Amino acid sequence: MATNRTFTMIKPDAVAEGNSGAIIKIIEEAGFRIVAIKKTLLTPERAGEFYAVHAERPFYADLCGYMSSGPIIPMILEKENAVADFRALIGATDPSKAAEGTIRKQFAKSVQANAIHGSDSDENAAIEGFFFFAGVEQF
Ligand code: DGI
Repeated sequence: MATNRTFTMIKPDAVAEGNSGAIIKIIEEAGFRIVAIKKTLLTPERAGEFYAVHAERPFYADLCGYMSSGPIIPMILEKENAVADFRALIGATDPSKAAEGTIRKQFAKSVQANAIHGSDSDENAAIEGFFFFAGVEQF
């Protein structure tokens, strides 16, 4: 499997509770290299753009409000089989269904405040990476 990239962000609940360091340690110990990282704040409009695929879902307004409620830490990560391996590392969307040892099992508060994002395809990883980082930042 060739080395490739995924995109993640540590969400407002995990940043606010001081869990970002612990989460980054888990990510690095799992073999992911941090390609790009920053701390930033989404407006509700930018959060809505990021989650536009969910625009028709009943939780969309709440999701946009939550994702703009405090700072987030977006990152581009690199590893063999990055997208699938990272989805396994973070666990199911609903933390009550997430496997033991996953990041969401350890740190998520609810389906919405679920600590961390992970891209679901190589194509979305690239799109989401460029949503936050210029090409020259992706070295
Ligand atoms: O790829 P995931 O983040 O695991 O899940 P997703 O792409 O289906 O949904 C994106 C985010 O939207 C998810 O991390 C949390 C939120 N979400 C998904 N389903 C629900 C939800 N939020 C609420 N309140 N209720 C849901 O059913």
